[in-house]
Amino acid sequence: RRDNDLHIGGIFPMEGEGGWQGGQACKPAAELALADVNARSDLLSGFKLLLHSNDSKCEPGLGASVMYNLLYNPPQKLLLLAGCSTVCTTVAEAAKMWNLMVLCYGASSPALSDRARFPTLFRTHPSATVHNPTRIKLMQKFGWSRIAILQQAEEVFISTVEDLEAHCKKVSIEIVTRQSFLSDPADAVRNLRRQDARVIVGLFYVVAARRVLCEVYKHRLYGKSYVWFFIGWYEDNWFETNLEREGIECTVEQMREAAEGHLTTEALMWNQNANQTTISGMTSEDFRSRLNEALREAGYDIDGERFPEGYQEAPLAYDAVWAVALAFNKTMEKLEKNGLSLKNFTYTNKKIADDIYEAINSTSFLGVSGLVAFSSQGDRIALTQIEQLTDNHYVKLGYYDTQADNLTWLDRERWVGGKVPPDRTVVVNEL
Ligand code: ABU
Repeated sequence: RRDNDLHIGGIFPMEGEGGWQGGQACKPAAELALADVNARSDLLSGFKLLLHSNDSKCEPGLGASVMYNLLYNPPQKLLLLAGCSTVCTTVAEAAKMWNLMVLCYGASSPALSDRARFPTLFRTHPSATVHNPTRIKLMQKFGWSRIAILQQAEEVFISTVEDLEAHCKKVSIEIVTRQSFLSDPADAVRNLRRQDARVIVGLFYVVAARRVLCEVYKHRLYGKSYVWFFIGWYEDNWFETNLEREGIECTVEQMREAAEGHLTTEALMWNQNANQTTISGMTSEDFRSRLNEALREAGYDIDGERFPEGYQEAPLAYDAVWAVALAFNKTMEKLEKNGLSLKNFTYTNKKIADDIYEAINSTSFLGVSGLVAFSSQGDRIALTQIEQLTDNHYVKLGYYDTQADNLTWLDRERWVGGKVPPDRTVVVNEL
């Protein structure tokens, strides 16, 4: 093993049955970034960044085991990259015991924005709370003041709902019911019908989303009298794939019918100025071409638009590796002044850990995902995009800048029946 290697651990969700298996695209993206930073003579002064990784399947128990293997087997790791909220939560809660920084490229859980609980965590993935002001803005735009919530019982969604409830309270939007489920949403969806829910915010991972959509079809909770808000980071054809494999009792046609007209909100994860040169010398479109090439080589049918999970988040993984390289570079310069190097780091060396923390904390650069900078909670700041499924395709409806309270609306929404669905049963007075 060469002595000028700097080792980091990578935990990627690749092949699991639930959660978010975004390592499929994020790992190749991180590998591209490693090749790029290692090719730069002005970074890491002769040192090379090496990634040691394994699959967590987005399961926290397996993620913990992958982490222990990375830590208890040489070489010494300087930082961990992790994706998927459930795994990041477990890893980041433990990593502080080893003075290890954790950089999460694929974790949206608002619960992670707690510096006391996760003192060494940073993430390039925006917190899911960024969607809530956007949802409220849309509810106000369309005159909906009575909503329902359907959520999977995972901390990532529970903490998102707590934030949504607080936002609703401020603007007097009534939450008529909050239904949650572990893995089978059948009862919860039935309860939505009983409560006469019309505008429903759904928060769940994609496997659960397919189960929900099939129940929505069975209970006829779609069409001109209903509006669903779904999470926007699922792959575009999420409601048509894996139906047989996951035992979904609806056909592709039924799923399409139930999905028609739903709204999605998502944080923008690709630099919107596609021609802007970023720190690596690439534009976000150059990055897309290189990533596509790497994914084609890995056997994905990119030209047939069959993207692996995590494609949307790939820039976040690419930029996470750049954030690490820049932070290590800064830390090395500082350590050199005291005759030290990152090679002196051990899991009991709080001093060097603090230096790495400071370096990541002050990171600011233009990456393929946009401006990479972290808030005091270690969070990214992001714009959101709103889309609607129309004729089986997602159509961009607009963007919302929460900080500036600026909604850019493109007037492209289309409603089944031609009218905005009301948020309650409309009583027609026949007198
Ligand atoms: N955009 C993927 C987020 C996955 C997660 O929070 O677990």
